[in-house]
Amino acid sequence: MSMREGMKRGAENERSRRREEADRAPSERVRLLTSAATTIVGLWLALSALPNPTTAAEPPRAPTAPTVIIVTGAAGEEEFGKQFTAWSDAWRKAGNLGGARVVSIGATNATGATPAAGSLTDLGRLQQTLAAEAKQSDGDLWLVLLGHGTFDGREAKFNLVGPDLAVSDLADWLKPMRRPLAIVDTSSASGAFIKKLSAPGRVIVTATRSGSEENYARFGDYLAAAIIDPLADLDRDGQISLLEAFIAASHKVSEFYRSEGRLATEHALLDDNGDGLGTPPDWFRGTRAVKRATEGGTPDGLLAAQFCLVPSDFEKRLTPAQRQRRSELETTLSRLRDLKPKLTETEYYQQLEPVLLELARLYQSVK
Ligand SMILES: [Ca+2]
Ligand SMILES: [Ca+2]
Repeated sequence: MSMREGMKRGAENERSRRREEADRAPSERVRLLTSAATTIVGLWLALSALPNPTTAAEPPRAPTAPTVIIVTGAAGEEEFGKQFTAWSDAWRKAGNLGGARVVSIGATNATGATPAAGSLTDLGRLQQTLAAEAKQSDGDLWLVLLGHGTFDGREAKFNLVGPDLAVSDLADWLKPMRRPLAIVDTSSASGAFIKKLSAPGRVIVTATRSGSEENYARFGDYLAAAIIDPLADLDRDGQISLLEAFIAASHKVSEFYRSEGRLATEHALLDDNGDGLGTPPDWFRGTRAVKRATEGGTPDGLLAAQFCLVPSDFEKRLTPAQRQRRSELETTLSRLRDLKPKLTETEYYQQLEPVLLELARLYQSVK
């Protein structure tokens, strides 16, 4: 990527956010655009004076391929079985397209056939698969649960053919993981998974906001489509992040219930700041959470924005270190935007500049 392209990308993100702010306050629009132009010209001049960042030493290590574990649950009825299998196929295809190692569990007997005596149950296979996964890695680990769920007031479960998966067991099995982890649970009652699974470095997406939303959830259907739908690419960077897919699928769910004139029985959530509290889709403006569950907390969505099942060609060229640094810079930008109301405009742009500069340099250094 050229310096100009890298510069453009960092600046565009900021411009897009400012556009949103200007929409809320039209009288500020001219002033903001003028500031934006001044800042960008200033950054461009400053960048031109910098030494060539491609000379900076960075270990040229290829990123580790992600693993995608797709678990298809007990269907109960044939019609559900067909749907779960179709969703599983969509996830597998996307995983393959993105160069991930894909492991499918339960898909072959999702209609409810009893496992042969002595053979491993789907639950056993899942446990074994997770135990065999690298605990420390820079490769993303996706765990995708497609099926029905239940909640008895204490324990949430994902229904498998054979013994069900209890969220407490899953939490234990995932405890040793020290790698980027996304758990996507599209089942009914899945909202009860968040509290037990939430941790730093983890994204948790659920089809419902609590264990008491127990009707069949359509979210999984729309999510399976959104993970490769170009229309879901809100920030237009050529790839669909898990955050973008969550937002797109959630909106489709809302549309479905509205167009059918039915009361929505499912409300998806996303948690990725480790606080155990999910953020609903309507708290996002674009890809930015404008509301959060706790005052002063980090917003949800920053980590989920880094998970892309089918990465763009540019994304594939980022080293793990570059990915990590970008993530840190995006978090800094997010904090800075939170602080903006308390800063003068000069203070804001003074603090913004070095972050955007470093982002631009990072993009420029991508080989
Ligand atoms: Ca995107
Ligand atoms: Ca949260």
